[in-house]
Order: sequence, then structure tokens, then C-alpha cells
Amino acid sequence: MSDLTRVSISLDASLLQAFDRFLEAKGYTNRSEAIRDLIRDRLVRDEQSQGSGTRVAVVSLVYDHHARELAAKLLDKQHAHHDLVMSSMHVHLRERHCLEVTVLRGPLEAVRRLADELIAIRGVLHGEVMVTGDEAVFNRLQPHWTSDPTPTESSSLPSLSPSHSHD
Ligand code: NI
Repeated sequence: MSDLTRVSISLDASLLQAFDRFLEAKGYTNRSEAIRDLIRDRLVRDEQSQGSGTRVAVVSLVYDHHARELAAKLLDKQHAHHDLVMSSMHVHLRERHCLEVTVLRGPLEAVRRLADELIAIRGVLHGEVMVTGDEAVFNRLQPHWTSDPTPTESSSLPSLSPSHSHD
């Protein structure tokens, strides 16, 4: 059973126009879905970057595979922390550079430390880490499967209409 609460918010016309342009550029067909995504994104970023508990991190690294001992160091570090490394994908970008995407899961502190160590390996040209939650977080943010009650909602609507509904 879904439990949807409708809310009404007030926005400056210029802010709403900018938001609608953003939605169109991103391919959203209605505001509700976009706002839900923005709220979840903000909550996940905020919650998952602090505190304790299990986290999942996606670490992407770009490096020159000719860089001395880099590939071996990367592999050594991943084996040393095999309990945190769930999976790794290696893409040979062209003749020289590699993209490696590694998914880590474990306590936040350990996951972040390993991500930082991987990125700091000498010769890594570009590294980025995205921390997200484990399943428990998303079960909380989306306790029930919900379908949008107004799939035809148009971005030309003047505001999000107020009401409250239960399915
Ligand atoms: Ni490669």
C-alpha cells in the first residue's frame, strides 16, 4: 500500500521557470518525480557522508597503465582489503589510459579510507568517490513501492496542488 501526501509549496516565478528548464533538460515529465529525486539525493548525501553503519562507495580511477607499478599497487591494495571490495571493472580507454570502477561496501570510515588511498596512488590522473547507502537506507526512504498518482502532470501547472491521498 502506498501512502502519498500531497504538499503545496511557494516558489518565485523565476525559480520555478529555472526549475522547469532543468526538468526538461534532464528528461523529467513531471515535477513530483524530480522533487522526490532531489530530496532523496540531498538526504542520502547528507546522511551517508557522516555517522556510522554500512556504506557503499563507487570509486572511479583513470590512470596511465604505463605508470610504474601503479596497476600492481592498485591490485595489492584491493586484495589487502578484499573484505571491502565487492567488484571492480576495468576499461581500457584507448592505447594508454585505463578507467577502473570499484564498488566498496563496509563501515563508512574504512570505505572512505580505502577510497582515498586508491585515489592517492601515484599516477592516478583522475579519481572520484560517490558514497551511497546500503539497502536499509533506501528501504527507509522508499518504504513502499509508490506509483505517481498524476503521471500526466504538466510542468505548465502553476503549482503543486494540495491534497492528501491514500491508495
Ligand atoms: Ni587498461
